[in-house]
Amino acid sequence: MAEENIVTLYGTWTSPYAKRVELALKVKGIPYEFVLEDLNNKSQLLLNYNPVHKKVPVLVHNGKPIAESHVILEYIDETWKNGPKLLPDDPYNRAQFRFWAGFLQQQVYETMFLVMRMEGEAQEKATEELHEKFEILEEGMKGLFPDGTPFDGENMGLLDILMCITFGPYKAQEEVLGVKIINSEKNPLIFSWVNSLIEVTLQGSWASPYSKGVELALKLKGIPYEFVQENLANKSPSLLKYNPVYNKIPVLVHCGKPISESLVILEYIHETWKNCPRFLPDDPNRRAQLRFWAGFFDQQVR
Ligand SMILES: N[C@@H](CCC(=O)N[C@@H](CS)C(=O)NCC(=O)O)C(=O)O
Repeated sequence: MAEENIVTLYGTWTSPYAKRVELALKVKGIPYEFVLEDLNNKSQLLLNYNPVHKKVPVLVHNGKPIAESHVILEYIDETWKNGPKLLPDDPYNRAQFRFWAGFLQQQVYETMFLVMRMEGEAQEKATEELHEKFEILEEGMKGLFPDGTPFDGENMGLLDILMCITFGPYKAQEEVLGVKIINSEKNPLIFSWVNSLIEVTLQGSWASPYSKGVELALKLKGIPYEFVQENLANKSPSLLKYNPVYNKIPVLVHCGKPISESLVILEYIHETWKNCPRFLPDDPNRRAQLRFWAGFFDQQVR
């Protein structure tokens, strides 16, 4: 009999720690159920699963909980040996990866957090500090990957995942904060590394903006769901059966019934789970206008 493999992730839709774990699950192609936690009113399950820190993320695999994102990432890599490896096999290289993962977490991420929280002079100082940390990181990466850049363009490893979650949205952050987070001249390696990660996340099936929109809606509504990874180069018979017209993701299967096309799915979610937040106004005229512009954005802008 096939071994039971039930994976549930407790997280919030904004937690960068939970996002790292989600990205690792998607990179590995592991189906999982996402349970949205309200950190102002934590569920008894979360408190039972993580009594020490009482924090998300918690990954529950076949009933057994694992807490702390870095512990979870290593667990995933050691448990699902197929698919891309998050850490190299060689013990020395693994040690190096862990060292730089710690640096990213404790030094780079924490400084980036200050850049986001501070204003004025304090923000300038934090940004300078971030650039200094980037210089150290660049030198470290040159030593760790003497033959080229850290990311091979296909398979994300542990360091790629940490960089991607922290700096993937850097262009939007630069606009909002009005500071230069990544300077292509000062930190060319970081610049090309992060940009190639962004490029691959835009292309990957698990990162499809259409699927992401649906995932965000489910998370905002607090609807637990199982995410099934599709290989778009070799679509599964289930996908072809569920969406025989377009053969495309996303498909939402609710109580065995499939719904396709992201805008249709979003409206279905809105009408089925009537709790807050509401995605569409009640007034039919405003609804029509919103549908019109959502269609325009979808077909013309995207
Ligand atoms: N070291 C933890 C940090 C996790 C963490 O800080 N989670 C935050 C959300 S981003 C949380 O659950 N906060 C709730 C609280 O502090 O009560 C990890 O890597 O998993």
